[in-house]
Amino acid sequence: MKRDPDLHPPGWVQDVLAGQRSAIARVLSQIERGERDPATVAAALASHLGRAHVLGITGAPGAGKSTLVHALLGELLARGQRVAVVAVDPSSPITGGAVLGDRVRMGEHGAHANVFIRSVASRGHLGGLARTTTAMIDVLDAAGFDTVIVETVGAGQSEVEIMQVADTRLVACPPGLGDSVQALKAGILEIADVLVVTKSDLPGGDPTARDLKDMLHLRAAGPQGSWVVPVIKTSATSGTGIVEAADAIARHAAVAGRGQRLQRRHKPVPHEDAASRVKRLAAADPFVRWLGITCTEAAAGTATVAMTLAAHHLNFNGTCHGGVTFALADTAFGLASNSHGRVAAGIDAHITYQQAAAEGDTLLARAFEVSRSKKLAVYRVDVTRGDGTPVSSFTGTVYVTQRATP
Ligand SMILES: Nc1nc2c(ncn2[C@@H]2O[C@H](COP(=O)(O)OP(=O)(O)OP(=O)(O)O)[C@@H](O)[C@H]2O)c(=O)[nH]1
Ligand SMILES: [Mg+2]
Repeated sequence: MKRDPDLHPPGWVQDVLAGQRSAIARVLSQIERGERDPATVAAALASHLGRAHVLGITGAPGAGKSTLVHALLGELLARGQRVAVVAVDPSSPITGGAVLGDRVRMGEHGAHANVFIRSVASRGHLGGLARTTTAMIDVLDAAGFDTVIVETVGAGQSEVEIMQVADTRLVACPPGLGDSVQALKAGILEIADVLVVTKSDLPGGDPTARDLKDMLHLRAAGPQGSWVVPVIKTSATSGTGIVEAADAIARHAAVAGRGQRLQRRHKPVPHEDAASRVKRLAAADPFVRWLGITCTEAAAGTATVAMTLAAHHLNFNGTCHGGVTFALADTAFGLASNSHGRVAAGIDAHITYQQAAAEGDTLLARAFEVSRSKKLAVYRVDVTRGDGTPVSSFTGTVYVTQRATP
């Protein structure tokens, strides 16, 4: 007879649900080492998920994310919450010690019973870092933490995918226009629900806050419609702005809801539909055919295309013509942005070249969705050689029309 998993959950599930720290730590390590499959973890915990508010914090290296996490941790604990932190690839360990020590009485081993802090190295995850991190969030959610904070450095595809798992996305921008422009370029600003100008005790805090507000005006209304993205100045040295930041996070949680990652998970994924649509569009495009580009993989919001460089793709220096690389990246961008079945028209694109490619190289371009609202969507495309060496990165924005894809 098959046992009802809800009535007879495995031992590790019971221990996690009971909030047993050693069990939580063990399961997280097993997930990180690939010994527990994220899908199986999610299935075992399914009826206990969606209570925690997942707060994603991102920003450029050194932006002040960890310092902000420490301060928020103290504030949320003071508000009676249980808080877990997952730091992805931290450059310095988060211990919770220093800041917590002042405000909250610590238990033995320097660990407060209401705090759980965990680091994840970004390398070597079977099935991807975002999947690993999401499974860890599931465990901490089931273990009864009220808020799960995920800190990532705002660069790269995995980090963008991780931020998509969060219910509330906070982007940390230290003073200095350069950084905020960088954030915008990476499409990070587009996904922010709360913007924090960190280190606002340093010169340039006010202009940076103004720049960010200006940039927000250019941004299309997000999926949350009426939510106005607040710009909050914080300083870890004076402690200002932390209460305001925590308030803004709580307000956004109330508007956006919790467990958004689960809603996405439970939606029937129109994989087949999007994939066949994208392949059909690629096959129907004369320019794509003429360049010898083929679509190798596609799903809703993403497309991968490939081409092998022939003599007629080269420039006068004997390396791949920039226009060909652009055409390849742009093809992936066009296909991914049209994968949802609505005509999307490119309105802006940027490309950077990292390395030249030569005749005989096979180039792959993988486009993925950074954000999508009713009217605008942002995509990133990574162009690599067959062996994974980066060749080029591309960012593009489309205007999403009301028309169905022909
Ligand atoms: N003046 C000032 N310095 C700060 C503030 N917050 C952080 N810093 C300093 O900025 C540096 C980076 O801070 P972190 O919090 O480690 O930044 P991070 O974004 O987590 O860095 P990475 O994880 O390495 O990407 C440290 O030297 C901090 O002391 C602040 O509010 N004011
Ligand atoms: Mg950090």
